Amino acid sequence: MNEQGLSEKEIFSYLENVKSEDTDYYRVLSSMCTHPHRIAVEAHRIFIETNLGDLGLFAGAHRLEKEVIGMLGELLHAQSVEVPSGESCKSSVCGYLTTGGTESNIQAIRGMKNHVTARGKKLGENLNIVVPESAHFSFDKVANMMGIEVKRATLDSEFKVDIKSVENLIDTNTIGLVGIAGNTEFGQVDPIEELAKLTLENELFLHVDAAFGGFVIPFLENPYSFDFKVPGVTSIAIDPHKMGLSTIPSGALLFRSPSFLDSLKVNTPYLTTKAQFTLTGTRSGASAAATYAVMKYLGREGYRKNVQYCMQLTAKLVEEARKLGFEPLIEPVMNVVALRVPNPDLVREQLLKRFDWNVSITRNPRSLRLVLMPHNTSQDVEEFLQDLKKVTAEL
Ligand code: 0PR
Repeated sequence: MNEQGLSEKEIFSYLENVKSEDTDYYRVLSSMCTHPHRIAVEAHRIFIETNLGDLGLFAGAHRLEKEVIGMLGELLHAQSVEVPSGESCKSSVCGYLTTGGTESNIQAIRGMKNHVTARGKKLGENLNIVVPESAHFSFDKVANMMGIEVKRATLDSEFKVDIKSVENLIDTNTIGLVGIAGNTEFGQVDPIEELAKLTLENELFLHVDAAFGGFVIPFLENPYSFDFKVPGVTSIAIDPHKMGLSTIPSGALLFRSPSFLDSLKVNTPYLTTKAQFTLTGTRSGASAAATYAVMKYLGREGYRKNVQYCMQLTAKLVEEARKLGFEPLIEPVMNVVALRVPNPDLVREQLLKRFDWNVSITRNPRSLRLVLMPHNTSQDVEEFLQDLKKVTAEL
């Protein structure tokens, strides 16, 4: 650290320089995040100093958090929703704002673990959960942090979790299942209703990872059943900082029953509230304000238009790619395309090196993974396909 402070001018000219190294989402087809909506940015600024880690000091920001959880609960068909005041959560559905899908997934599984322990269910040493093979790598963190074995069920030919495989992996030490509503690599939705049936039959918990799909599925022309409408779904992760167009970090975790949150409770004797249910201590109230503002501003209609736009780009990309002889692995369910191309790793490398396109690769099978986000345009799609044609022709 320098001994004497630098001038504002020096600092900001350095920052501007460094910022030019960032992509600004130009030619980015690999990200599940995008430019936050300007309304979200403005609201974020107003609440920049607020800390939801000490709710009593920031009653206003906390009110916004409650309202966001209320709107998300409504979107996800919860009966009634409440955010904990730090003492207890009285109504039937509870939730809080997290830093994103990773924290929501960790807390959901921690909730299962604590809940099972509190119930006094007789279990062996090594608890486990069953997740689809397509699960996000945040579940590897769960395994590592909590000493819970994460069993991976195979996928069917459409990259949905295979229910038979899940069933075969359940044993007496299984505490819960995970289904994904919009998986990271293929944008596929697992059969949540079937998973929920298994959950109820085996007295387990079911966490739905809708980090990406939560702001997509409800706005599709033919939405899937994936939320609290399905009996057996115990918790849902949904990220406003992905297709919700809010600022980073904005995630949310909702539980069907307050008892899950209670099981996450830690006493906070010297704060303005007596307990905390969150993983992090200090939390941004700015994220709550940003998410509140953009959800109110867009309404269902705005999000429907956003999803329609991304789905139109997706359809265009698939249609034109087919004309070039490239088939998608599955008919896209949401705005994620996995494209079968020869030598995907090399194609990816060349697309970046020669044409500045950022794309990613699915693990199994290896294919080109493209996410069509609000920052992409119809012209992007056309240019990308021309460049893809050139790159593949020369391989
Ligand atoms: N669950 C699902 C289904 C996800 O797709 C993701 C992230 C998470 C959980 C974890 O969310 P957080 O990263 O918010 O904790 N999916 C993207 C991924 O890992 C996130 C991402 C976003 C990656 C933008 C790159 C990027 O540029 O691929």
